[in-house]
This record gives sequence, structure tokens and C-alpha cells, in this order.
Amino acid sequence: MTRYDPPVNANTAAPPPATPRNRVVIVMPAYNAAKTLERTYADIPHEVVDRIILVDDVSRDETVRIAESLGLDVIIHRQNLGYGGNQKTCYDAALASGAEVVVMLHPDYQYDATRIPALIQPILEGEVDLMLGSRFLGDPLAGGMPRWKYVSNRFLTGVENLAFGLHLSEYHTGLRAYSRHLLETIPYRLNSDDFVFDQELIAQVVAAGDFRVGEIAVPTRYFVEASSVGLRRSIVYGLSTLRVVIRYLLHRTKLRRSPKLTAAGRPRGRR
Ligand SMILES: Nc1nc2c(ncn2[C@@H]2O[C@H](COP(=O)(O)OP(=O)(O)O)[C@@H](O)[C@H]2O)c(=O)[nH]1
Ligand SMILES: [Mg+2]
Repeated sequence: MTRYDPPVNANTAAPPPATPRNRVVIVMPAYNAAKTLERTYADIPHEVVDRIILVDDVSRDETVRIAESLGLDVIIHRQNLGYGGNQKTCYDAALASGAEVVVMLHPDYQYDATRIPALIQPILEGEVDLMLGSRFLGDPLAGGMPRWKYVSNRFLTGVENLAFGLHLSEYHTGLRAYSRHLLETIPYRLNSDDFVFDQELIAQVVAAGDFRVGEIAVPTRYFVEASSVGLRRSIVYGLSTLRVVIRYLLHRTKLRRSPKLTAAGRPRGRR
């Protein structure tokens, strides 16, 4: 694999080394992102990105028009498929376009997209298969994260670390990067169409056993448009996350095999 060193300052970067087309693809699962999409796009270090795909989940605002005016590749769902359903389309499209590294970025300007070069470097070097942009390696409260979200996130992260045997600072971030090999191996299509998709994917990664996971600090911002998930949906999400953990433990102890987790590890196409 060709080594790639990201520039120290992405904004004043020299042209990237010659790379095969669509090597690094950003996917944005979008829902009502009109007010934040341009700002998110402006922060993306375009010199290290080959393609940006936005999947619109029947937004009721101008998301699609703005995405098209920015020149993004836009895929439009005919009906709302939810956050997980949206990501399934994102990853299908990224793989179809030949991506070697896929970055998932929320288009709500919450996560500092200028950190993308550091996020993808370990994957480009072949060191890691999943990179998480962690809010908790920095100071999410300073970024405006509500205290109740902070506490529940810490709790869920503690439970997941114990169950998965990892030492991550968080599991719930909206900025991640995946290797092609991981996305081709993990049966993400079997996952929920709701927010818990992200947690199911990590459980699949851990169950597969041979993927390496890393994280870097990513500053975040909290403001109205960046955070639509309120208390009720957060409680559903928290309980769904605990169910994922229990299903993983039952699977690992062979008390109850989970098809979602069993299928992991088999390259797509051989199933
Ligand atoms: N497809 C879909 N995406 C959603 C929905 N609600 C939120 N999102 C997306 O899910 C992501 C996370 O939601 P957000 O409100 O930012 O969550 P928070 O930042 O964790 O409070 C954002 O990129 C939204 O665009 C929905 O009902 N359907
Ligand atoms: Mg958000």
C-alpha cells in the first residue's frame, strides 16, 4: 500500500500524491442539513478527498439543492429510511465507486472536518480498519454537549468497553472512517435502520475479531441544527445500545448465535 502522509495544515496543503481515483470517499447521511451543509463542506480538506457522496433521506428543506450546487454526488431516497438505512445506501455507493477508505461525516457541522487527514492516515497506511473521531478525547462539554448527554455517553461507553474488551473513549461519534476491507466483510446491511446501526456495526467489527480500531480527538460544536436528538430518542437509543451489547455477549458465549454477528468475517460475495 502506498504510504500517504497528510499535510500538517490541511488548508495550505500541497497537492496530494498521485492516488487512484476515488481512493478516499466521504459519505454524508443527510436529513434536513440545509443550514449546515455549506459550512461542513467548506471545512473538508478537499486535497485528500476524491469524492463526496450525500444521501438525502427525504429532507424537508433545501438539502438536495444545496448539495447539488456544491457539486456533490447526491443520492435521493424516495422514502425516509432512517439514519441506519441512510448509511446502508452511503456505504453501498462508496464501495461501488471504488473507495479504499470511506469517511462517514454528519453534514450538521458538528464534527471538525479539518481533522479528516489525521483520521484516515492510519487506514491509508494499512495499520487500522476503523477510526473513530472522538469527542471525549477532547472536552465535549466545552463544545457545548449537554451534561445529560455527556453522562449517558460515558455510561454507555463504559459498558461497551467492558463487553467488547476495548479501551475507547467513545462509541457514538458522527465522524468515522472505514477501510474497504472492513465494509466488504461486515454485513452492515443486516443492521437496524435506526441510530443503533452505528453500535451494531462496532459489535460486528469486534465479533469479526481481526480488525484494528483506533481513535483521534475531534473537536465538536453543539448548536440547534447540530443536534436534533432529544431525550426520548436518546433513551430509545441507549436501551437499543444495551440490547446490542447483550446480543454480542450471548453470541460470544455461544448461548445464542446472532446472524448479524455470525456473518461477520466472511468476505462479501462468498456468502
Ligand atoms: N435519515 C435520518 N437521519 C436523521 C434523522 N434524524 C437525524 N438524522 C441524522 O442523524 C445524524 C445525527 O443526528 P443529530 O441530530 O445530529 O444527533 P446528535 O448530534 O447526536 O444529537 C445527523 O447527521 C442527522 O442528519 C432521521 O430521522 N432520519
Ligand atoms: Mg449532530
